[in-house]
Amino acid sequence: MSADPSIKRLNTLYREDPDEADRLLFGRRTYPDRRGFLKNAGLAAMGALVGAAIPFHRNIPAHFIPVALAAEGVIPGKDGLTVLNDRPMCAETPPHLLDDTITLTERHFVRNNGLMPEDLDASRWQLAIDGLVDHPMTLGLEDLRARFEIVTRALVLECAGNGRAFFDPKTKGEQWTYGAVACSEWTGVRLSDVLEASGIRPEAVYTAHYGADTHLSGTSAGLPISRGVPIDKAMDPHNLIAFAQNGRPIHPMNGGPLRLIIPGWPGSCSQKWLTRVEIRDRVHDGPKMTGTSYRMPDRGIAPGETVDEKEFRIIEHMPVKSLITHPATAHRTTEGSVEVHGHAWTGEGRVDSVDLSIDFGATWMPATLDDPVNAYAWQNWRAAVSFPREGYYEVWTRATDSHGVSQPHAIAWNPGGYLNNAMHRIAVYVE
Ligand SMILES: Nc1nc2c(c(=O)[nH]1)N[C@H]1C(S)=C(S)[C@@H](COP(=O)(O)O)O[C@H]1N2
Ligand SMILES: [Mo]
Repeated sequence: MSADPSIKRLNTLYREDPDEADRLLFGRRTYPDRRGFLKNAGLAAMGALVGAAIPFHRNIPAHFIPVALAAEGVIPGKDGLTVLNDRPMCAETPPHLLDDTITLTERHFVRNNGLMPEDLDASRWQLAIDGLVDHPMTLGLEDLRARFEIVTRALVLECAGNGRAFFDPKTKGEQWTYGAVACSEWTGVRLSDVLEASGIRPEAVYTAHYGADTHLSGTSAGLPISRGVPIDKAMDPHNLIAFAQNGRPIHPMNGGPLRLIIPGWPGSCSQKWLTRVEIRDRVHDGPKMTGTSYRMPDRGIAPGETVDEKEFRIIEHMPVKSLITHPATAHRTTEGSVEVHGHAWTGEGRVDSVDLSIDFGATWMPATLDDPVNAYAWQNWRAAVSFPREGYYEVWTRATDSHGVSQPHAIAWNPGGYLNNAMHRIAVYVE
């Protein structure tokens, strides 16, 4: 599961078949003239990827890769991520690289279900609000900025499949370990303000979110993913239609120029490359909304058991969870005491306590826990942990939320491999 094979593949591909590499990286099918591309939408995208405007972009020859993008083992604009898949691109962050209070854009995981849109030009981006509304609207980024209050918030985004790799028997889907979670600072307008301005009708039941990405098997195959939330959740004032991530335009792979952030619920509700929010009189039925996608059986089942589709329920809020971000696992120390820290979060309410164990859960000690900087931000915690003598230890962490719910030692198996919030463990060697 190392990052290198797939990324090396991408770089080798750039040397051998640049058109195909462009298509993989940017989601383009035909690509006759790089210069034409760079003058238009791609210029902004390429600028975002290299991290600056490109003054002499007109001189860039066709199929020429900026050297900033060509280094082996690097996803443009990302740093240290583990690539699980490059078609669609899925990459997670090792826990020790999530140590910052606010997750750097370079460290924010990537979960694509299809191919990235071809045209990411922010100046021409349009968002439609329609369906059961009195005033359907089409808004550009400037309209959003001009008409609605702009807010900035630190918000946790976590894939519902985070932790799937630890299920036994294995379940289908990306084998995320710990790092499909982040808490970046997002700037945008409230989804609720925009929906209110559109005049939601009383029959409204559910939203449907649409993005500009395309299905892996071609545009005619429909959308890769289109999910939604009940109106009550949609009207939570913490949801954002975001146009900035950590004070800059949103990274193209994180859904720039415009995306939803629906904190507390599965990351899949937070549509990237957002083009349309439709208001419906019933639960949405878009791709990955129906069947067994992002759903759990409504009863306890045996590992590997086959469950009838009718027994599945849509996953709503995410569970309480915590992460040790320092030190990295397999830490070696000659000191008797180690400063341990990390984050804790929950989909609904807040985290009330974080406890640590160094004796496989026999005894627990409380960590010092900070308040969240705002609702739906993760909370930082820290503790000085002392070890009685030389040897192998595990540090375990367990968060408890304001509903009195704690992280389990292991969670019951489910067919989709969702919501694994088992305690995080790291190994420490005292020498
Ligand atoms: N348009 C679109 N939006 C999307 C996705 C996608 O593939 N396409 N993936 C979803 C999933 S499953 C997750 S977990 C989050 C991941 O956001 P990130 O890639 O910015 O980390 O985006 C969600 N929004
Ligand atoms: Mo996800």
